[in-house]
Amino acid sequence: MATDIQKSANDLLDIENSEWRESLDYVLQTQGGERVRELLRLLQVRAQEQGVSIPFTANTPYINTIPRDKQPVYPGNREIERRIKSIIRWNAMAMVVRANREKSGIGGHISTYASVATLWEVGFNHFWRGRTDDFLGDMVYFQGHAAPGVYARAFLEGRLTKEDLERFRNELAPEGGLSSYPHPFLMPEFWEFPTVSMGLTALSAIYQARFNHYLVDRGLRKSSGRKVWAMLGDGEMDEPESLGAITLASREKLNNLIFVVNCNLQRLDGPVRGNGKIIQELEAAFRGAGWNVVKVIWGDDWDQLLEKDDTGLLVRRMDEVLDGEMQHFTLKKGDYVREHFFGKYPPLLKLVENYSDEHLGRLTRGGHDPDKVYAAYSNAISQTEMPTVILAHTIKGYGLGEAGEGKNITHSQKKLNEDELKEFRTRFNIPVSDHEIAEAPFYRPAEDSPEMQYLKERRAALGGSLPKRFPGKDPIACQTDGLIREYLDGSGDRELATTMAYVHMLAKLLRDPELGKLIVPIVPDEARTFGMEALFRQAGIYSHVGQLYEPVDKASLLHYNEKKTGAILEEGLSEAGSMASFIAAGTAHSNNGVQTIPFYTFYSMFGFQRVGDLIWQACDSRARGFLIGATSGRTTLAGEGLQHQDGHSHVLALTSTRIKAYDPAFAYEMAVIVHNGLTRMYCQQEDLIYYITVMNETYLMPPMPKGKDVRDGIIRGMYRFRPASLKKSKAKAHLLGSGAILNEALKAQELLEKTYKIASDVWSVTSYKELYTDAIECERWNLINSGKKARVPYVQQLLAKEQGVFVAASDYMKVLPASVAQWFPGPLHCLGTDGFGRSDGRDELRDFFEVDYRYIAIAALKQLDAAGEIEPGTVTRAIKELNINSGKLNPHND
Ligand SMILES: Cc1ncc(C[n+]2csc(CCOP(=O)(O)OP(=O)(O)O)c2C)c(N)n1
Ligand SMILES: [Mg+2]
Repeated sequence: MATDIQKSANDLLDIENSEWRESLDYVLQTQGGERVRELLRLLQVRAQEQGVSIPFTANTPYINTIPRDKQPVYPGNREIERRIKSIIRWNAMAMVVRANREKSGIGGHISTYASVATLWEVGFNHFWRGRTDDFLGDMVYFQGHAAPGVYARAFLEGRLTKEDLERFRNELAPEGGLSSYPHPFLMPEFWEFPTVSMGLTALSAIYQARFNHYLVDRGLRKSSGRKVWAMLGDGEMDEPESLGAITLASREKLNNLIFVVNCNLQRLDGPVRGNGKIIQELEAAFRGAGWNVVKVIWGDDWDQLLEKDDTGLLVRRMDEVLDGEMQHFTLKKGDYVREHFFGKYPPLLKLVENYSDEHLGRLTRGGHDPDKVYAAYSNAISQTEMPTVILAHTIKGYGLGEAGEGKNITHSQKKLNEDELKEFRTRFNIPVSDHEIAEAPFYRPAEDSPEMQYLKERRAALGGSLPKRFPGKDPIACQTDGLIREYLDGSGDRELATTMAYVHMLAKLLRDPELGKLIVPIVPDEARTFGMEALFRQAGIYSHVGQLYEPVDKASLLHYNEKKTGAILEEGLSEAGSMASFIAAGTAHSNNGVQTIPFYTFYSMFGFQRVGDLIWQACDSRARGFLIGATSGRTTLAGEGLQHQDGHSHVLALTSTRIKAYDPAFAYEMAVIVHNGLTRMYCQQEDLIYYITVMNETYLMPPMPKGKDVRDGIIRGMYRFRPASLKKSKAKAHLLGSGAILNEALKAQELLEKTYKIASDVWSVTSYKELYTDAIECERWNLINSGKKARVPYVQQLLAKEQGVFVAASDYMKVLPASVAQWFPGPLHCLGTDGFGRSDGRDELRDFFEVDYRYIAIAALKQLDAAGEIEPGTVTRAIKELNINSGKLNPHND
């Protein structure tokens, strides 16, 4: 009885549900989607007024965003495209299998490309445009682990040979090989964007798309409708950088940006969200951020089922199934799908009663259905107001069968046995016979085959092959001597900081008739700290929409001045975003055909240590430009303390060979270095990055000393700044200083001469990295060129005739001078700022870190004492006279 009542209540509910659904269908058919939205909004308001709280959801149901009847007609030949795709799948797989047979452990990935092939092939055949004389081409960031798929396509297109494919991951072969992943540094005519450090692709693509608008707004490029496509992995979206800038993309209305997330539900170790649904999670995040979200979840056969289901249960089942469960439906056969997916609700079992198990086992996912992918891409490229993310449901290791399809181990699968190769071959219908199969031979159809004709015709129609990098540009900035001349004369009686001199020079560069329009100042919410606010008015802060409000400081000369043609990229508090802008501006010489010159000025502590991987990526990208580490020096930046005072960025700058790192003391040094950077990067077209630290301590800037070797010495890393004035002295010391600490060396020189009668020369070391790099290169050459005239490192040549002892002091770690100690003619004592910073005054900090003039002096005395060159007891006396506390805190440990 009770169950009867329950049943009829349920029936009533069902009737009511269908009436509401039918009403909605009716309104949709007669008045359209806008009216449906309006009614739903009214209902929502009504419910809320009556106190029915409607939980927030940024999610839509777990079905395709574009309904079947709104899909455009597929313009290509599906059958030929499938054939081409199958051949690329085969060759991509064979590359990895063969490479690992030759050299076990060489690595490579099969399953990522296997999942992404349709997403890429629809792009290659219909969307991604190459560079032509009058169009720069679309920018496509390829998911790095699927690189074999790009190589395999380039092989069919005739850009790579069979031998090239054989040398995948054998880059050191005499003929060179194909790099493991996209690296412009290693394959400068092929890859445009390095993508394999997870998370950086999404971030870089956003800032690249914004930079493309910036170039148009500044009048450096014509608007051309080129798109930026970022092909991403779903696991990769967990990296904070992936989602970290998505609101910038919508705020800036980046209609030129398209993310395609390959949602194969798996990452390296296992499912991305076994207990949830990654597609829904990403949908909510992107919708919440204001993106156009297109879900491509189900293939056409599922859509047909959805159309047939009038109970709403299929959508409910789709909504509730977890990604971890979904993996089972990939791995297991159709009978399992029937029982566990459809079997949960009897009406669903009925829905598929005429489907064989075999049919149920091959119901496709949206990301493997070209029609669905085409529809999503068409939607994306026609957006005018917002960026698009396409969330495409795929299968990791698609087609690998027992060898890995959908398995948790699939990411690392690199070897297929003979049976697995046969299965793959048969599934994709590759004409490789049983007796050849063990070889996993590459296959390329005859030149006049329909597949090859089609492939070539499609690429020709889209402007040629891709990816393709266009290195090199005509030299610019070859006449910049005039720009720096004024800084060589010193500051007279005006005290300046190197930061001020740098900002002055940047302002001058921005006014330069040749270079001004190419200068891109980038700053992460720190312009005022560096005294750069005068540039706001002069150059303007870039804003695509201009300034829609009157700034509160309008009356001031230095007001906050946003404008469409503004030059400054004020990135707000995002060092990562600023670096991504640096990469976009620094690679414009190849990616945008215009040589913009970025000057990214940041708190030096938040450079290498905060965004070191992006700097590494900039080097791989062959970016050119200036990184300016401001407020640098662990004791020169007073007050700020442990998390601000940088005493190690120059150590971190040692890591990449593409970086020239300088720690100048004076305005003329800074100017000579900038001049050298402009010359080498823009006139001589070298792919380098100049890292220059500037400091905020003010002092008199001397004129550049006379002498023909000074300028050369500044660039090579060291020169004699002030020789000893004491001519008669039995002992000799050499004091090396860098940055603001050079002044301490000068004070120590006076002290040593006046009080202890010891002559000393002061040397300015602008770059330990330059000294070190030169020295190790000489050593390496000598090592493998035995019997030839040995090369002598610059530092060794420079000091060859010097006698005495050496002390080096800088605001950086002791390891910097220690790195070149072995090429010194005498003992070298290194002083530096190892340890955590403290908030206190400059004098106190220099005492604490033991880098002030007193420590420089006693370090010299101590070494002279050890050499028996001064009166015994002098050091003890000096320690007392200089008021050095032997029991003081140890900056290393305390
Ligand atoms: C920053 C970083 N961490 C770790 C890795 C190693 N790694 C490479 S691919 C990968 C899993 C990628 O999963 P997903 O993004 O889902 O790509 P799929 O292969 O599934 O398409 C990992 C952990 C990396 N390349 N970069
Ligand atoms: Mg994945």
